[in-house]
Amino acid sequence: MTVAAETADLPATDFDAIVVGAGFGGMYMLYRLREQGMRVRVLEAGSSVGGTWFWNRYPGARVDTETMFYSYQFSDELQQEWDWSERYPSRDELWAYARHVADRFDLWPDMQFDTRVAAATWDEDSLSWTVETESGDRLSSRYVVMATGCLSSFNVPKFPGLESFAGDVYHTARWPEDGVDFTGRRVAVIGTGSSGVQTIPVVAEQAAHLTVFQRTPNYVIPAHNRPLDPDEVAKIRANYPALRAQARQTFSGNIFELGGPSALAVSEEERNAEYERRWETGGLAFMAAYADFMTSEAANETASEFVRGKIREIVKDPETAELLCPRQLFMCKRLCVGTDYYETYNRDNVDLIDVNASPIEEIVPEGIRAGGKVYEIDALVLATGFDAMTGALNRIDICGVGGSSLRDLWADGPRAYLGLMVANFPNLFTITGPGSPSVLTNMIPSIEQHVDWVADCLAHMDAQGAARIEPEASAQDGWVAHVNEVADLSMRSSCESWYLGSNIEGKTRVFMPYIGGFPAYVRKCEEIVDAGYAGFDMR
Ligand code: NA7
Repeated sequence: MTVAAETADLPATDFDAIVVGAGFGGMYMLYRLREQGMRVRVLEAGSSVGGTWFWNRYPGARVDTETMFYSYQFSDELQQEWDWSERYPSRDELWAYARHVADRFDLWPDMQFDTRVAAATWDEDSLSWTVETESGDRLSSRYVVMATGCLSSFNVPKFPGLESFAGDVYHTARWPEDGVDFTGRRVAVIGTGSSGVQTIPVVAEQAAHLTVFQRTPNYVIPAHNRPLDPDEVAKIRANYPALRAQARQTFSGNIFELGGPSALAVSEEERNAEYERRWETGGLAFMAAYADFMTSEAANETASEFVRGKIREIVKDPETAELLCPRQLFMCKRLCVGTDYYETYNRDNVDLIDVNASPIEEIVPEGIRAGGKVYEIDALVLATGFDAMTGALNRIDICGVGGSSLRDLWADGPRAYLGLMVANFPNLFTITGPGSPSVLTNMIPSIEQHVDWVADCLAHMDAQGAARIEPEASAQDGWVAHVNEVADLSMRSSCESWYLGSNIEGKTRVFMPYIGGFPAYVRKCEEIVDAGYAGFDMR
Protein backbone atom coordinates (compact mmCIF):
# COMPACT_ATOMS: atom_id res chain seq x y z
CA MET A 1 0.00 0.00 0.00
CA THR A 2 1.19 3.53 -0.73
CA VAL A 3 -0.24 6.60 0.96
CA ALA A 4 0.46 10.01 -0.55
CA ALA A 5 -1.06 13.31 -1.67
CA GLU A 6 -3.06 16.00 0.04
CA THR A 7 -6.83 15.80 -0.16
CA ALA A 8 -7.76 19.10 1.47
CA ASP A 9 -8.27 20.95 -1.81
CA LEU A 10 -10.44 18.35 -3.55
CA PRO A 11 -13.73 19.80 -4.83
CA ALA A 12 -16.84 19.06 -2.77
CA THR A 13 -19.12 16.22 -3.84
CA ASP A 14 -22.86 15.76 -3.27
CA PHE A 15 -22.18 12.69 -1.14
CA ASP A 16 -19.27 10.85 0.38
CA ALA A 17 -20.68 7.61 -0.95
CA ILE A 18 -23.40 6.54 -3.35
CA VAL A 19 -24.67 3.02 -2.84
CA VAL A 20 -26.50 1.41 -5.75
CA GLY A 21 -29.18 -1.01 -4.56
CA ALA A 22 -31.35 -1.20 -1.44
CA GLY A 23 -31.26 -4.95 -0.96
CA PHE A 24 -29.60 -6.52 2.05
CA GLY A 25 -26.17 -5.33 0.85
CA GLY A 26 -27.17 -1.73 0.20
CA MET A 27 -29.13 -1.33 3.42
CA TYR A 28 -26.31 -2.56 5.63
CA MET A 29 -23.75 -0.50 3.68
CA LEU A 30 -25.82 2.61 4.32
CA TYR A 31 -26.05 1.75 8.01
CA ARG A 32 -22.29 1.20 8.39
CA LEU A 33 -21.15 4.27 6.45
CA ARG A 34 -23.64 6.54 8.16
CA GLU A 35 -22.39 5.27 11.53
CA GLN A 36 -18.95 6.41 10.38
CA GLY A 37 -20.29 9.91 9.79
CA MET A 38 -20.42 9.75 6.00
CA ARG A 39 -23.03 11.41 3.82
CA VAL A 40 -24.59 8.52 1.92
CA ARG A 41 -27.30 8.20 -0.71
CA VAL A 42 -28.76 4.86 -1.77
CA LEU A 43 -30.24 4.70 -5.26
CA GLU A 44 -32.66 1.86 -5.91
CA ALA A 45 -34.54 0.91 -9.09
CA GLY A 46 -37.42 -0.70 -7.19
CA SER A 47 -40.01 1.12 -5.15
CA SER A 48 -38.95 -0.38 -1.81
CA VAL A 49 -36.13 -2.13 0.02
CA GLY A 50 -35.37 -5.85 -0.12
CA GLY A 51 -33.68 -6.39 -3.52
CA THR A 52 -34.20 -10.06 -4.38
CA TRP A 53 -37.07 -10.20 -1.91
CA PHE A 54 -38.69 -7.12 -3.37
CA TRP A 55 -38.65 -8.36 -6.96
CA ASN A 56 -39.12 -12.15 -6.71
CA ARG A 57 -42.75 -12.26 -5.63
CA TYR A 58 -43.95 -15.15 -7.80
CA PRO A 59 -46.35 -17.64 -6.19
CA GLY A 60 -44.40 -20.01 -3.96
CA ALA A 61 -41.29 -17.79 -3.64
CA ARG A 62 -39.36 -18.74 -0.50
CA VAL A 63 -35.82 -18.66 0.75
CA ASP A 64 -33.98 -21.99 0.44
CA THR A 65 -31.69 -21.40 3.43
CA GLU A 66 -32.71 -21.85 7.08
CA THR A 67 -33.85 -18.39 7.96
CA MET A 68 -32.59 -18.17 11.53
CA PHE A 69 -29.18 -18.02 9.80
CA TYR A 70 -30.25 -16.31 6.58
CA SER A 71 -30.64 -12.98 8.37
CA TYR A 72 -28.49 -10.12 9.60
CA GLN A 73 -26.23 -10.65 12.60
CA PHE A 74 -24.71 -7.16 12.86
CA SER A 75 -27.28 -6.19 15.48
CA ASP A 76 -27.96 -8.63 18.29
CA GLU A 77 -31.09 -6.65 19.23
CA LEU A 78 -32.41 -7.17 15.72
CA GLN A 79 -31.77 -10.91 15.67
CA GLN A 80 -33.27 -11.29 19.14
CA GLU A 81 -36.43 -9.34 18.44
CA TRP A 82 -37.44 -10.44 14.93
CA ASP A 83 -39.81 -13.42 14.90
CA TRP A 84 -39.45 -15.73 11.92
CA SER A 85 -42.54 -17.86 11.49
CA GLU A 86 -41.23 -20.71 9.36
CA ARG A 87 -38.11 -22.67 8.61
CA TYR A 88 -38.14 -21.24 5.04
CA PRO A 89 -40.30 -18.11 5.14
CA SER A 90 -42.15 -16.79 2.16
CA ARG A 91 -41.02 -13.85 0.11
CA ASP A 92 -43.62 -11.64 1.86
CA GLU A 93 -42.07 -12.33 5.24
CA LEU A 94 -38.55 -11.64 3.97
CA TRP A 95 -39.72 -8.38 2.45
CA ALA A 96 -41.42 -7.44 5.74
CA TYR A 97 -38.12 -8.15 7.50
CA ALA A 98 -36.27 -5.86 5.07
CA ARG A 99 -38.79 -3.08 5.75
CA HIS A 100 -38.50 -3.65 9.49
CA VAL A 101 -34.71 -3.22 9.23
CA ALA A 102 -35.19 0.04 7.30
CA ASP A 103 -37.63 1.28 9.98
CA ARG A 104 -35.56 0.16 12.93
CA PHE A 105 -32.34 1.80 11.73
CA ASP A 106 -34.09 4.81 10.18
CA LEU A 107 -32.66 4.08 6.74
CA TRP A 108 -35.52 5.48 4.64
CA PRO A 109 -34.46 9.17 4.55
CA ASP A 110 -31.18 8.33 2.79
CA MET A 111 -32.68 6.03 0.16
CA GLN A 112 -34.12 7.12 -3.15
CA PHE A 113 -36.47 4.66 -4.88
CA ASP A 114 -37.71 4.23 -8.45
CA THR A 115 -34.29 5.42 -9.52
CA ARG A 116 -32.31 3.24 -11.90
CA VAL A 117 -28.64 4.08 -12.32
CA ALA A 118 -27.60 4.32 -15.96
CA ALA A 119 -23.94 5.36 -15.72
CA ALA A 120 -21.07 5.99 -13.33
CA THR A 121 -18.00 7.89 -14.50
CA TRP A 122 -14.72 8.39 -12.67
CA ASP A 123 -12.96 11.75 -12.76
CA GLU A 124 -9.27 11.54 -11.96
CA ASP A 125 -8.87 15.30 -11.35
CA SER A 126 -11.50 15.58 -8.68
CA LEU A 127 -11.08 11.97 -7.48
CA SER A 128 -14.80 11.48 -7.62
CA TRP A 129 -17.56 9.59 -9.38
CA THR A 130 -20.49 11.08 -11.25
CA VAL A 131 -23.50 8.83 -11.14
CA GLU A 132 -26.23 9.41 -13.68
CA THR A 133 -29.75 8.03 -13.33
CA GLU A 134 -31.99 6.94 -16.18
CA SER A 135 -34.07 10.06 -15.65
CA GLY A 136 -30.96 12.17 -16.24
CA ASP A 137 -30.13 13.28 -12.68
CA ARG A 138 -26.42 13.53 -11.88
CA LEU A 139 -24.95 13.06 -8.44
CA SER A 140 -21.31 13.07 -7.41
CA SER A 141 -19.54 11.17 -4.68
CA ARG A 142 -16.09 10.16 -3.52
CA TYR A 143 -17.00 6.47 -3.45
CA VAL A 144 -19.50 4.25 -5.19
CA VAL A 145 -20.61 0.93 -3.78
CA MET A 146 -22.39 -1.39 -6.18
CA ALA A 147 -24.77 -3.45 -4.08
CA THR A 148 -26.60 -4.51 -7.21
CA GLY A 149 -27.09 -8.19 -6.38
CA CYS A 150 -25.82 -11.40 -7.97
CA LEU A 151 -29.22 -12.50 -9.31
CA SER A 152 -31.01 -9.29 -10.20
CA SER A 153 -30.67 -8.83 -13.95
CA PHE A 154 -33.39 -11.18 -15.16
CA ASN A 155 -33.14 -13.19 -18.35
CA VAL A 156 -35.78 -13.24 -21.06
CA PRO A 157 -34.59 -15.67 -23.75
CA LYS A 158 -35.10 -14.53 -27.33
CA PHE A 159 -38.08 -16.75 -28.18
CA PRO A 160 -39.17 -15.79 -31.70
CA GLY A 161 -42.66 -14.31 -31.72
CA LEU A 162 -42.80 -13.64 -27.96
CA GLU A 163 -44.32 -10.20 -28.55
CA SER A 164 -47.08 -11.74 -30.69
CA PHE A 165 -48.52 -13.76 -27.80
CA ALA A 166 -52.15 -12.78 -27.19
CA GLY A 167 -52.18 -13.79 -23.51
CA ASP A 168 -50.19 -12.50 -20.52
CA VAL A 169 -46.45 -13.01 -20.07
CA TYR A 170 -44.92 -12.96 -16.59
CA HIS A 171 -41.30 -13.34 -15.48
CA THR A 172 -40.84 -14.83 -12.02
CA ALA A 173 -38.43 -11.99 -11.15
CA ARG A 174 -40.91 -9.24 -12.15
CA TRP A 175 -44.20 -10.51 -10.82
CA PRO A 176 -47.14 -8.03 -10.64
CA GLU A 177 -47.38 -6.55 -7.14
CA ASP A 178 -51.06 -7.41 -6.88
CA GLY A 179 -50.47 -11.05 -7.79
CA VAL A 180 -52.02 -13.06 -10.61
CA ASP A 181 -55.13 -15.22 -10.52
CA PHE A 182 -54.68 -18.26 -12.74
CA THR A 183 -58.04 -19.78 -11.89
CA GLY A 184 -59.57 -21.38 -14.97
CA ARG A 185 -56.59 -20.46 -17.16
CA ARG A 186 -54.26 -22.59 -19.25
CA VAL A 187 -50.73 -21.75 -18.18
CA ALA A 188 -47.23 -22.66 -19.38
CA VAL A 189 -44.08 -22.36 -17.30
CA ILE A 190 -40.73 -22.34 -19.09
CA GLY A 191 -37.81 -23.11 -16.77
CA THR A 192 -37.23 -25.62 -13.99
CA GLY A 193 -34.55 -23.95 -11.84
CA SER A 194 -35.30 -22.89 -8.24
CA SER A 195 -37.94 -20.34 -9.31
CA GLY A 196 -39.76 -22.80 -11.59
CA VAL A 197 -39.51 -25.55 -8.98
CA GLN A 198 -41.11 -23.30 -6.36
CA THR A 199 -43.82 -21.82 -8.54
CA ILE A 200 -44.93 -24.90 -10.54
CA PRO A 201 -46.75 -26.68 -7.65
CA VAL A 202 -48.55 -23.50 -6.61
CA VAL A 203 -49.61 -22.52 -10.14
CA ALA A 204 -50.73 -26.13 -10.79
CA GLU A 205 -53.16 -25.92 -7.85
CA GLN A 206 -54.86 -22.89 -9.38
CA ALA A 207 -54.66 -23.25 -13.13
CA ALA A 208 -57.10 -25.20 -15.26
CA HIS A 209 -54.08 -26.71 -16.97
CA LEU A 210 -50.32 -26.32 -16.63
CA THR A 211 -47.72 -27.27 -19.21
CA VAL A 212 -44.12 -27.22 -18.01
CA PHE A 213 -41.38 -26.76 -20.61
CA GLN A 214 -38.18 -28.27 -19.26
CA ARG A 215 -34.71 -27.96 -20.79
CA THR A 216 -32.69 -29.49 -17.95
CA PRO A 217 -34.22 -31.44 -15.07
CA ASN A 218 -32.82 -30.42 -11.72
CA TYR A 219 -32.19 -32.23 -8.46
CA VAL A 220 -34.95 -31.14 -6.09
CA ILE A 221 -34.64 -31.96 -2.40
CA PRO A 222 -37.84 -31.59 -0.35
CA ALA A 223 -37.87 -28.49 1.87
CA HIS A 224 -40.05 -29.98 4.60
CA ASN A 225 -40.96 -26.43 5.47
CA ARG A 226 -42.76 -26.06 8.81
CA PRO A 227 -43.55 -23.49 11.45
CA LEU A 228 -40.58 -22.84 13.73
CA ASP A 229 -40.92 -24.36 17.15
CA PRO A 230 -40.67 -21.69 19.91
CA ASP A 231 -38.22 -23.86 21.92
CA GLU A 232 -35.96 -24.27 18.91
CA VAL A 233 -36.05 -20.50 18.32
CA ALA A 234 -35.28 -19.79 22.00
CA LYS A 235 -32.30 -22.15 21.91
CA ILE A 236 -30.88 -20.53 18.79
CA ARG A 237 -31.41 -17.03 20.20
CA ALA A 238 -29.68 -17.98 23.45
CA ASN A 239 -26.65 -19.24 21.51
CA TYR A 240 -26.71 -16.94 18.52
CA PRO A 241 -23.14 -15.57 18.71
CA ALA A 242 -21.60 -19.04 19.10
CA LEU A 243 -23.77 -20.51 16.34
CA ARG A 244 -22.99 -17.66 13.99
CA ALA A 245 -19.27 -18.10 14.72
CA GLN A 246 -19.62 -21.81 14.00
CA ALA A 247 -21.37 -21.08 10.69
CA ARG A 248 -18.55 -18.73 9.68
CA GLN A 249 -16.11 -21.64 9.98
CA THR A 250 -17.99 -23.74 7.44
CA PHE A 251 -17.38 -23.84 3.71
CA SER A 252 -20.74 -22.29 2.82
CA GLY A 253 -21.40 -20.21 5.94
CA ASN A 254 -24.28 -22.52 6.84
CA ILE A 255 -24.59 -24.85 9.78
CA PHE A 256 -24.99 -28.15 7.99
CA GLU A 257 -24.40 -31.40 9.78
CA LEU A 258 -21.24 -32.61 8.06
CA GLY A 259 -21.17 -36.20 6.91
CA GLY A 260 -18.21 -38.43 6.10
CA PRO A 261 -15.24 -37.66 3.87
CA SER A 262 -16.31 -39.99 1.05
CA ALA A 263 -19.53 -41.53 -0.19
CA LEU A 264 -17.43 -44.46 -1.36
CA ALA A 265 -15.92 -45.18 2.05
CA VAL A 266 -19.15 -46.67 3.38
CA SER A 267 -21.39 -49.54 2.30
CA GLU A 268 -24.26 -48.90 -0.08
CA GLU A 269 -26.69 -49.65 2.72
CA GLU A 270 -25.11 -47.15 5.11
CA ARG A 271 -24.88 -44.51 2.39
CA ASN A 272 -28.52 -44.87 1.35
CA ALA A 273 -29.61 -44.71 4.99
CA GLU A 274 -27.71 -41.43 5.29
CA TYR A 275 -29.31 -40.08 2.10
CA GLU A 276 -32.74 -41.19 3.32
CA ARG A 277 -32.22 -39.41 6.64
CA ARG A 278 -31.18 -36.20 4.88
CA TRP A 279 -34.07 -36.46 2.41
CA GLU A 280 -36.44 -36.70 5.38
CA THR A 281 -34.77 -33.75 7.14
CA GLY A 282 -34.98 -31.74 3.93
CA GLY A 283 -33.14 -28.78 2.52
CA LEU A 284 -29.66 -27.93 1.31
CA ALA A 285 -27.94 -29.93 4.08
CA PHE A 286 -28.23 -32.90 1.72
CA MET A 287 -25.15 -31.43 0.02
CA ALA A 288 -23.05 -32.05 3.12
CA ALA A 289 -23.76 -35.80 3.27
CA TYR A 290 -20.27 -36.58 1.94
CA ALA A 291 -17.34 -34.34 1.21
CA ASP A 292 -16.37 -35.76 -2.19
CA PHE A 293 -19.43 -35.00 -4.31
CA MET A 294 -17.52 -32.43 -6.31
CA THR A 295 -14.25 -34.31 -6.59
CA SER A 296 -15.32 -37.88 -7.38
CA GLU A 297 -17.70 -38.76 -10.20
CA ALA A 298 -18.40 -42.13 -8.64
CA ALA A 299 -19.32 -40.55 -5.30
CA ASN A 300 -21.44 -37.98 -7.10
CA GLU A 301 -23.31 -40.69 -9.00
CA THR A 302 -24.44 -42.32 -5.74
CA ALA A 303 -26.30 -39.16 -4.74
CA SER A 304 -27.67 -38.68 -8.27
CA GLU A 305 -28.98 -42.21 -8.35
CA PHE A 306 -30.59 -41.85 -4.92
CA VAL A 307 -32.53 -38.77 -6.08
CA ARG A 308 -33.46 -40.47 -9.36
CA GLY A 309 -34.77 -43.40 -7.30
CA LYS A 310 -36.95 -40.99 -5.30
CA ILE A 311 -38.31 -39.44 -8.49
CA ARG A 312 -39.20 -42.89 -9.86
CA GLU A 313 -40.91 -43.70 -6.57
CA ILE A 314 -42.93 -40.48 -6.43
CA VAL A 315 -43.91 -39.89 -10.06
CA LYS A 316 -46.47 -42.43 -11.20
CA ASP A 317 -46.05 -42.17 -14.97
CA PRO A 318 -42.69 -43.86 -15.75
CA GLU A 319 -42.11 -41.77 -18.88
CA THR A 320 -42.60 -38.50 -16.99
CA ALA A 321 -40.42 -39.80 -14.17
CA GLU A 322 -37.57 -40.51 -16.62
CA LEU A 323 -37.90 -37.02 -18.11
CA LEU A 324 -37.61 -35.55 -14.63
CA CYS A 325 -34.48 -37.56 -13.78
CA PRO A 326 -31.43 -35.27 -13.92
CA ARG A 327 -28.42 -36.57 -15.83
CA GLN A 328 -25.89 -33.85 -15.08
CA LEU A 329 -23.66 -34.10 -12.00
CA PHE A 330 -25.40 -33.71 -8.66
CA MET A 331 -24.89 -30.14 -7.25
CA CYS A 332 -23.24 -28.92 -10.43
CA LYS A 333 -26.12 -26.58 -10.99
CA ARG A 334 -27.51 -25.03 -7.83
CA LEU A 335 -29.47 -27.63 -5.87
CA CYS A 336 -33.20 -26.84 -5.68
CA VAL A 337 -35.31 -27.10 -2.56
CA GLY A 338 -38.99 -27.68 -3.25
CA THR A 339 -42.38 -28.48 -1.83
CA ASP A 340 -44.43 -31.16 -3.62
CA TYR A 341 -42.44 -30.58 -6.78
CA TYR A 342 -42.27 -34.13 -8.11
CA GLU A 343 -45.74 -34.91 -6.70
CA THR A 344 -47.17 -32.14 -8.90
CA TYR A 345 -46.49 -34.23 -12.01
CA ASN A 346 -49.04 -36.79 -10.76
CA ARG A 347 -51.82 -34.23 -11.19
CA ASP A 348 -54.18 -34.68 -14.12
CA ASN A 349 -53.90 -31.02 -15.08
CA VAL A 350 -50.09 -30.99 -15.45
CA ASP A 351 -47.99 -32.00 -18.48
CA LEU A 352 -44.25 -31.99 -18.91
CA ILE A 353 -42.60 -31.20 -22.25
CA ASP A 354 -38.92 -31.87 -22.81
CA VAL A 355 -37.69 -29.06 -25.05
CA ASN A 356 -34.68 -31.13 -26.10
CA ALA A 357 -37.03 -33.56 -27.85
CA SER A 358 -39.59 -30.86 -28.75
CA PRO A 359 -37.69 -27.59 -29.13
CA ILE A 360 -39.59 -24.34 -28.66
CA GLU A 361 -39.84 -23.08 -32.23
CA GLU A 362 -41.82 -19.91 -31.66
CA ILE A 363 -44.41 -18.21 -29.57
CA VAL A 364 -47.61 -17.67 -31.51
CA PRO A 365 -50.67 -15.59 -30.51
CA GLU A 366 -52.45 -18.64 -29.10
CA GLY A 367 -49.49 -20.25 -27.33
CA ILE A 368 -46.17 -22.06 -27.78
CA ARG A 369 -45.20 -24.03 -30.86
CA ALA A 370 -42.75 -26.75 -29.87
CA GLY A 371 -41.77 -29.86 -31.80
CA GLY A 372 -44.29 -28.92 -34.50
CA LYS A 373 -47.26 -28.79 -32.12
CA VAL A 374 -49.03 -25.70 -30.76
CA TYR A 375 -49.72 -25.76 -27.03
CA GLU A 376 -52.61 -23.35 -26.52
CA ILE A 377 -52.30 -21.24 -23.38
CA ASP A 378 -53.73 -18.10 -21.81
CA ALA A 379 -50.67 -17.16 -19.74
CA LEU A 380 -46.93 -17.75 -20.03
CA VAL A 381 -44.62 -17.77 -17.02
CA LEU A 382 -40.93 -17.33 -17.73
CA ALA A 383 -38.90 -18.87 -14.92
CA THR A 384 -35.80 -18.42 -17.03
CA GLY A 385 -33.38 -17.06 -14.48
CA PHE A 386 -30.78 -14.33 -14.46
CA ASP A 387 -27.67 -12.96 -16.09
CA ALA A 388 -25.89 -13.82 -12.86
CA MET A 389 -23.14 -11.92 -11.06
CA THR A 390 -22.11 -9.59 -13.89
CA GLY A 391 -25.49 -8.79 -15.48
CA ALA A 392 -26.51 -5.98 -13.14
CA LEU A 393 -23.07 -4.35 -13.28
CA ASN A 394 -22.74 -4.63 -17.04
CA ARG A 395 -26.04 -2.93 -17.72
CA ILE A 396 -24.65 0.23 -16.09
CA ASP A 397 -22.13 2.24 -18.15
CA ILE A 398 -19.26 2.16 -15.69
CA CYS A 399 -16.26 4.17 -16.89
CA GLY A 400 -13.02 4.19 -14.93
CA VAL A 401 -9.55 5.63 -15.43
CA GLY A 402 -9.08 7.11 -18.91
CA GLY A 403 -12.68 6.31 -19.83
CA SER A 404 -12.12 2.53 -19.70
CA SER A 405 -15.41 0.65 -19.77
CA LEU A 406 -16.04 -2.13 -17.24
CA ARG A 407 -18.31 -3.89 -19.70
CA ASP A 408 -15.53 -3.96 -22.33
CA LEU A 409 -12.88 -5.05 -19.85
CA TRP A 410 -15.13 -7.90 -18.73
CA ALA A 411 -16.11 -9.03 -22.22
CA ASP A 412 -14.01 -12.18 -21.79
CA GLY A 413 -15.18 -12.75 -18.24
CA PRO A 414 -15.05 -10.69 -15.06
CA ARG A 415 -11.73 -9.78 -13.42
CA ALA A 416 -11.75 -8.37 -9.91
CA TYR A 417 -9.58 -8.36 -6.80
CA LEU A 418 -11.35 -10.41 -4.10
CA GLY A 419 -14.65 -9.66 -5.87
CA LEU A 420 -14.47 -6.34 -4.03
CA MET A 421 -12.70 -3.94 -6.42
CA VAL A 422 -11.53 -3.76 -10.02
CA ALA A 423 -8.22 -2.37 -11.32
CA ASN A 424 -8.78 0.89 -13.24
CA PHE A 425 -11.95 1.64 -11.27
CA PRO A 426 -10.75 3.51 -8.19
CA ASN A 427 -13.06 4.02 -5.21
CA LEU A 428 -15.65 1.66 -6.70
CA PHE A 429 -16.58 -1.33 -4.56
CA THR A 430 -18.73 -4.33 -5.43
CA ILE A 431 -20.66 -6.24 -2.78
CA THR A 432 -20.38 -9.99 -3.45
CA GLY A 433 -18.84 -9.35 -6.84
CA PRO A 434 -17.35 -11.99 -9.14
CA GLY A 435 -14.38 -13.70 -7.51
CA SER A 436 -16.00 -13.71 -4.06
CA PRO A 437 -17.75 -16.77 -2.56
CA SER A 438 -21.18 -15.04 -2.62
CA VAL A 439 -23.67 -17.32 -4.37
CA LEU A 440 -21.91 -20.48 -3.17
CA THR A 441 -22.49 -19.41 0.42
CA ASN A 442 -25.21 -18.15 2.72
CA MET A 443 -25.70 -14.74 1.11
CA ILE A 444 -26.48 -12.52 4.09
CA PRO A 445 -23.37 -13.40 6.13
CA SER A 446 -21.32 -13.02 2.93
CA ILE A 447 -22.87 -9.61 2.31
CA GLU A 448 -22.12 -8.55 5.88
CA GLN A 449 -18.49 -9.61 5.54
CA HIS A 450 -18.09 -7.53 2.35
CA VAL A 451 -19.85 -4.50 3.77
CA ASP A 452 -17.72 -4.64 6.92
CA TRP A 453 -14.56 -4.91 4.83
CA VAL A 454 -15.52 -1.88 2.72
CA ALA A 455 -16.60 0.21 5.73
CA ASP A 456 -13.38 -0.63 7.61
CA CYS A 457 -11.34 0.18 4.52
CA LEU A 458 -12.96 3.61 4.16
CA ALA A 459 -12.45 4.32 7.87
CA HIS A 460 -8.80 3.36 7.46
CA MET A 461 -8.44 5.63 4.44
CA ASP A 462 -10.02 8.47 6.34
CA ALA A 463 -7.58 7.98 9.20
CA GLN A 464 -4.67 7.96 6.73
CA GLY A 465 -5.91 11.01 4.83
CA ALA A 466 -6.15 8.84 1.71
CA ALA A 467 -8.72 9.65 -1.00
CA ARG A 468 -8.08 7.06 -3.68
CA ILE A 469 -7.88 3.27 -3.63
CA GLU A 470 -7.50 0.86 -6.50
CA PRO A 471 -6.28 -2.72 -6.77
CA GLU A 472 -2.88 -3.26 -8.37
CA ALA A 473 -3.24 -5.09 -11.69
CA SER A 474 -0.74 -7.76 -10.59
CA ALA A 475 -2.67 -8.46 -7.37
CA GLN A 476 -5.90 -8.72 -9.34
CA ASP A 477 -4.27 -11.07 -11.87
CA GLY A 478 -3.03 -13.23 -8.99
CA TRP A 479 -6.49 -13.43 -7.42
CA VAL A 480 -8.20 -14.24 -10.74
CA ALA A 481 -5.62 -17.01 -11.34
CA HIS A 482 -6.34 -18.40 -7.86
CA VAL A 483 -10.13 -18.24 -8.41
CA ASN A 484 -9.67 -20.21 -11.66
CA GLU A 485 -7.24 -22.65 -10.10
CA VAL A 486 -9.66 -23.64 -7.30
CA ALA A 487 -12.58 -23.73 -9.76
CA ASP A 488 -10.63 -26.24 -11.88
CA LEU A 489 -10.27 -28.53 -8.87
CA SER A 490 -14.03 -28.84 -8.53
CA MET A 491 -16.34 -30.64 -10.94
CA ARG A 492 -18.80 -27.80 -10.27
CA SER A 493 -17.11 -25.73 -12.94
CA SER A 494 -17.55 -28.50 -15.50
CA CYS A 495 -21.24 -28.27 -16.35
CA GLU A 496 -23.68 -25.79 -17.79
CA SER A 497 -24.95 -23.40 -15.13
CA TRP A 498 -25.46 -19.75 -14.36
CA TYR A 499 -22.29 -19.92 -12.20
CA LEU A 500 -20.48 -20.16 -15.56
CA GLY A 501 -22.78 -17.84 -17.50
CA SER A 502 -23.76 -20.66 -19.86
CA ASN A 503 -27.47 -19.82 -19.52
CA ILE A 504 -26.97 -16.50 -21.33
CA GLU A 505 -26.52 -16.50 -25.08
CA GLY A 506 -23.12 -15.11 -26.06
CA LYS A 507 -21.80 -14.78 -22.49
CA THR A 508 -18.18 -15.86 -22.04
CA ARG A 509 -17.98 -18.98 -19.90
CA VAL A 510 -15.99 -18.35 -16.77
CA PHE A 511 -16.72 -19.86 -13.37
CA MET A 512 -17.49 -16.58 -11.59
CA PRO A 513 -17.75 -17.20 -7.83
CA TYR A 514 -14.80 -18.16 -5.62
CA ILE A 515 -15.12 -21.82 -4.72
CA GLY A 516 -12.36 -21.99 -2.11
CA GLY A 517 -14.88 -21.62 0.73
CA PHE A 518 -16.01 -18.83 3.02
CA PRO A 519 -13.36 -19.31 5.78
CA ALA A 520 -10.44 -19.36 3.32
CA TYR A 521 -11.79 -16.25 1.64
CA VAL A 522 -12.31 -14.36 4.90
CA ARG A 523 -8.77 -15.27 6.02
CA LYS A 524 -7.40 -13.93 2.74
CA CYS A 525 -9.31 -10.64 3.14
CA GLU A 526 -8.01 -10.30 6.70
CA GLU A 527 -4.41 -11.10 5.74
CA ILE A 528 -4.52 -8.44 3.06
CA VAL A 529 -5.70 -5.85 5.57
CA ASP A 530 -3.13 -6.97 8.17
CA ALA A 531 -0.42 -6.57 5.54
CA GLY A 532 -1.44 -2.91 5.11
CA TYR A 533 -3.96 -3.48 2.30
CA ALA A 534 -1.54 -5.57 0.28
CA GLY A 535 -2.25 -5.42 -3.43
CA PHE A 536 -4.09 -2.11 -3.19
CA ASP A 537 -2.71 1.23 -4.27
CA MET A 538 -4.01 3.66 -1.65
CA ARG A 539 -3.12 7.36 -1.85
P1 NA7 B 1 -32.17 -20.71 -13.07
O1 NA7 B 1 -31.73 -21.60 -12.00
O2 NA7 B 1 -31.15 -20.13 -13.98
O3 NA7 B 1 -33.26 -21.50 -13.93
C1 NA7 B 1 -33.71 -21.03 -15.17
C2 NA7 B 1 -34.42 -22.14 -15.87
O4 NA7 B 1 -34.85 -21.68 -17.14
C3 NA7 B 1 -33.53 -23.35 -16.14
O5 NA7 B 1 -34.31 -24.50 -15.99
C4 NA7 B 1 -33.14 -23.13 -17.59
O6 NA7 B 1 -32.75 -24.29 -18.26
C5 NA7 B 1 -34.40 -22.56 -18.14
N1 NA7 B 1 -34.20 -21.84 -19.39
C6 NA7 B 1 -33.44 -20.73 -19.57
N2 NA7 B 1 -33.47 -20.35 -20.85
C7 NA7 B 1 -34.27 -21.25 -21.49
C8 NA7 B 1 -34.67 -21.41 -22.84
N3 NA7 B 1 -34.25 -20.56 -23.78
N4 NA7 B 1 -35.48 -22.44 -23.15
C9 NA7 B 1 -35.90 -23.29 -22.19
N5 NA7 B 1 -35.53 -23.20 -20.89
C10 NA7 B 1 -34.72 -22.19 -20.56
O7 NA7 B 1 -33.00 -19.47 -12.49
P2 NA7 B 1 -33.99 -19.43 -11.25
O8 NA7 B 1 -34.67 -18.11 -11.26
O9 NA7 B 1 -34.84 -20.64 -11.22
O10 NA7 B 1 -33.06 -19.54 -10.01
C11 NA7 B 1 -31.93 -18.68 -9.87
C12 NA7 B 1 -31.36 -18.79 -8.49
O11 NA7 B 1 -32.20 -18.09 -7.57
C13 NA7 B 1 -31.30 -20.15 -7.90
O12 NA7 B 1 -30.24 -20.92 -8.36
C14 NA7 B 1 -31.22 -19.88 -6.42
O13 NA7 B 1 -29.92 -19.47 -6.08
C15 NA7 B 1 -32.13 -18.71 -6.28
P3 NA7 B 1 -31.19 -24.76 -18.25
O14 NA7 B 1 -30.95 -25.28 -16.87
O15 NA7 B 1 -30.37 -23.52 -18.52
O16 NA7 B 1 -31.09 -25.76 -19.30
